[in-house]
Amino acid sequence: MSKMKQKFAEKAAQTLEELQKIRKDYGDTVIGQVTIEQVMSGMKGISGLLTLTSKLDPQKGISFRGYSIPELQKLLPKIPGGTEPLPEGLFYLMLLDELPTEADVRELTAEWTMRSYVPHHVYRVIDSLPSTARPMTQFSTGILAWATESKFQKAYRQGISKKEYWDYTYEDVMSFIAGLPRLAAYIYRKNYKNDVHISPDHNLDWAANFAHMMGYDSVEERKLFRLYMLIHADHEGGNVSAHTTHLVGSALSNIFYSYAAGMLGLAGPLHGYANQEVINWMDDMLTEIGTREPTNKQIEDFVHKTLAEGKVVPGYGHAVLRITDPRFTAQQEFARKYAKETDLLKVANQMYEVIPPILGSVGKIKNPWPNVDAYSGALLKNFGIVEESFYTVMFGVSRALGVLASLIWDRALGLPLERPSSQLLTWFKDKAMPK
Ligand code: NMX
Ligand code: MLT
Repeated sequence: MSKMKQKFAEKAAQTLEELQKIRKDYGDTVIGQVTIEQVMSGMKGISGLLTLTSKLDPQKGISFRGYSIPELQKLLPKIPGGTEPLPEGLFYLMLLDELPTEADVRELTAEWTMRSYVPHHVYRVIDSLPSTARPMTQFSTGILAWATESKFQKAYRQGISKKEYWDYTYEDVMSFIAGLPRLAAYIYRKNYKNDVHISPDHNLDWAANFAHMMGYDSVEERKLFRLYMLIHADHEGGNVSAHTTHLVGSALSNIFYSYAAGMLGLAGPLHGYANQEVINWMDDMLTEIGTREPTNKQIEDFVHKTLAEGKVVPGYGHAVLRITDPRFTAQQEFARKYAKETDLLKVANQMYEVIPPILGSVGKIKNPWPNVDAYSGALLKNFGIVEESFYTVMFGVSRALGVLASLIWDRALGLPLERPSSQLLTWFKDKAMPK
């Protein structure tokens, strides 16, 4: 057993003991009240999930095992002379609740390099889809086809003890994350680079290798991929992709089914597809105005028009956050250091000045500030990654780190089948207006 897996086994045993004690001694403790409005507004603010890897504070943003993004940028290991933390370190932290050393991260990179294999038939399944299949359709189809390799599923059918579930899940997750950039890069090169593929470079870290296989090899591009893979990795347990992965996993579906389901949620416009929508929205605006250099007033007018048409302004608003998303800020800072100011980044910065006051004045919008998706597309375009229909796949590769670390924990803690109750409208009416 690897050192990391051994460490996880020890931590998991301790945490399971704590969890069992809380359930046994305090299982009846009331932890909140639920209002009709909360149910009707998508269960917002109801604490109904246990997630260890990260926590979202409405006023501060995301923290991974207690560390904010700026803290992680200081504390997580980097390549020698590097400036951006390695996402491997974040996975280690989320899984083990402990900051890794440089040696820990090197070992994890080496393990993922060794495991980085995608079964041949996964590529063939993608090849058999029509050229009209969207990148997220190809991505989730490839992930499902990969389920043939699930060690957990095979072991389950052979009849293993519940205590062993986490072990096979761990094996599946490690091999899957190791190979995932290969699958994504295959889709990228197939769709946008004449089906000409690039082999992995086994001397590179996980994120830089992803960049390399997509065809991006400059120092700045590697930094960009490390940043992108870091900031999209996790956003506590209630977001659609994390919650879906966890829910499907609670039926003991293998990690491929669970994560593919999560990715289908990520593909929705109110979630990860928003990074494409922002670019489409900007393109529509610039085309309509007829310039790549709009004034603030012209942007304002287009925002008002979008709202008047009953549409959302993509990249702005959030179900939990009530501030500018620190992931937005991290990208803006990265752009200040490394990007050439292209027209699109300039417009994204202008939008940040113009949009929040307008959304804030609407009244019903709870958060007028930008989220992660408001900047990522303009930043990627700045570095030549111009194919916006691929952006949600990149988000998905990063999200695997968080939701699959969580799935290993779900299995180690023996979290049960998730099955909340639903009620008829008459039940709500009776609660609201008792006779
Ligand atoms: N533009 C216009 N209207 C908005 C926006 C926005 N950016 N954000 C919220 N609203 C509306 C929302 O549609 C709702 O309207 P109605 O009552 O008519 O249904 C009302 O304001 C209240 O919504 P909130 O409670 O503020 O937000 P909610 O938690 O329901 O939704 C989002 C959160 C993120 C879905 C929403 O802010 C949104 O649609 N934003 C644009 C899409 C986007 O950027 N999504 C990406 C989120 C991050 N991610 O990567 O997943
Ligand atoms: C995410 O990264 O999952 C999004 O910001 C959505 C969310 O947290 O609800």
